[in-house]
Amino acid sequence: MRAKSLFLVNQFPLAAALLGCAMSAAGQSGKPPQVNQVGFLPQAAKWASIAVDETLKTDAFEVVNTATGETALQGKLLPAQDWSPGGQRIQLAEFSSLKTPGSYRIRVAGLPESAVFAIGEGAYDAVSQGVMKAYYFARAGMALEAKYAGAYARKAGHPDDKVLVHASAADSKRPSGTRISSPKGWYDSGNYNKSMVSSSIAAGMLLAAYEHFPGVSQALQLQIPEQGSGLPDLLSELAWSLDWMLSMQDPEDGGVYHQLSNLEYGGDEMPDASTEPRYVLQKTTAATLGLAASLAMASRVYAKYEEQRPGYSKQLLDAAQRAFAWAESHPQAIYLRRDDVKTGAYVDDKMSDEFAWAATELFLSTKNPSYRSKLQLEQVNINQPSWRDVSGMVWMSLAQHIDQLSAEDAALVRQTLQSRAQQDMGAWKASAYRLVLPEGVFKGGGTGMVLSEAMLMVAAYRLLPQERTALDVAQSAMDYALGRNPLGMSMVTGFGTHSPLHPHHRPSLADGVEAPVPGFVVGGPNIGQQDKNACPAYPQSPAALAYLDNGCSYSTNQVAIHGNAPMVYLLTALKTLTASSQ
Ligand SMILES: [Ca+2]
Repeated sequence: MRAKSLFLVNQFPLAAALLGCAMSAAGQSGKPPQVNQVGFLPQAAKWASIAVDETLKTDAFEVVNTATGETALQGKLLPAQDWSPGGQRIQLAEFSSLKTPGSYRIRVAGLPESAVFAIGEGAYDAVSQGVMKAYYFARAGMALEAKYAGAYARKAGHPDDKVLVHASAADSKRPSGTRISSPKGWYDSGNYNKSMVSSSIAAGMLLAAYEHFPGVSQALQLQIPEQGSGLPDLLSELAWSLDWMLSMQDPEDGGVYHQLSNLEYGGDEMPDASTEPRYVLQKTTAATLGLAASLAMASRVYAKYEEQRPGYSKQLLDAAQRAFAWAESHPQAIYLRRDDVKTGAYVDDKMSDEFAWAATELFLSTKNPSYRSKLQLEQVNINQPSWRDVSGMVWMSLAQHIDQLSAEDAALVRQTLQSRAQQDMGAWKASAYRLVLPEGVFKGGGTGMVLSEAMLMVAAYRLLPQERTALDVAQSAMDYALGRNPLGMSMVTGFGTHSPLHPHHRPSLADGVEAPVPGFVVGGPNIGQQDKNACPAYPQSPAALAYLDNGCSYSTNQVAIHGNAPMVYLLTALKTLTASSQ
């Protein structure tokens, strides 16, 4: 009976949420141990975080096999430590030595039991498929058929074959009001706009997943219309966006439009109901360099698929080189907000990281030393990659191609990544939660930030495999995203026992299906509460609880293509690297 009800819990997140409440009401106080609710690969570091107070009378924990009811592992909680982001005292449970495949819960006497999680070689297979399949659900300009989309089938919207050139983007060859065609692409976030900077960083991270971990990436089966075309599914899905990006480049001068957008956010409607005029906005240095970098990467990856996409690799590289040339002659074309455009702006006024990333990828793809000479490597920061700061991509790509670098450059790459790893490993060990939280993590988009910081740890670990702790730090980032956080929630729709049910995502709000479209990573806690006038009250403090699972909450509960990409990368990395780690 017990095993059966637990099985049901695993299958139906909503029922699990209700059952969780009932269990708490039945006499258990306190919060359950927080754990990655999807699970672990057998060789992974495994931690649970337990918020404690003086009423807890034990420092013992058990890991219980849910199929047999037997205790698979007993251990002692580590001493309590304050963890200020959650306003909690935390005791950690480590159970890394449990490697036997199965389904488990953590039990601490006096507390509700943890969510169910799996240990097994396939523990991440479904979520890997899910977070990549989310891009299919984000496709603009295509009907999603039930055969591929199930209950989330929908009509096509936004064909974008007659897009207007906005006054901000007008020039003599394409005056204001000129119609151009810019179809395909992915909706950027919870609305129906298409953004170049978020598309380019998402593409860069997905291409990195493919280039660094080809085996696992090629094996990903997405059930999308292009399946069986001879291209791996990940590359078929990505091409939907790359084709759009190519169309955003002005053929006349090589500059790239910043956004393709409505002038105002529409309501909570399905794509086909959204019929306002669409515009391409101002050409910017950020958009142009983002395209240059990601298309230069793509030209390397698609070169192996000349038979499936004849001429594509060269087309991508030509576009990237023309874009870089435009940016060199327009080095500070920063996006300016206009009164008539009310949609998100993605303003970035620091271009040195974009120049460095584009020069890096063009150097690696063309081997032309002139691009290396434009890369002032010793001046490039290392930050977790985001749409605003792409510096981390420079170091990751150089690390991947370290055998092509001069001895001096190779040494600098090693030194930079090692130094970042030392910093993060130290912060991780010192953290009461065993978690590295990048600066600003609770000011919007924090889930993606935690995951993209972990991408740097993956790069460090691949260069320096003796630094096993760097891989454990990356695992902890995955744990945070999948439920080892003070909200006790997986931040990915449809995955984990408790996950967002009401993301700020127009199709999920408008499609009449109760469960949200699965596989989307939501932004996470945000003390800024920019949405407070649109939403019921929710906590502002402690920072790690400043979150609202409500469709109104664009500040905390919005999806974004650049939030999913580091999750795809990290799942692919962990699957590849954990099995062979010691
Ligand atoms: Ca920047």
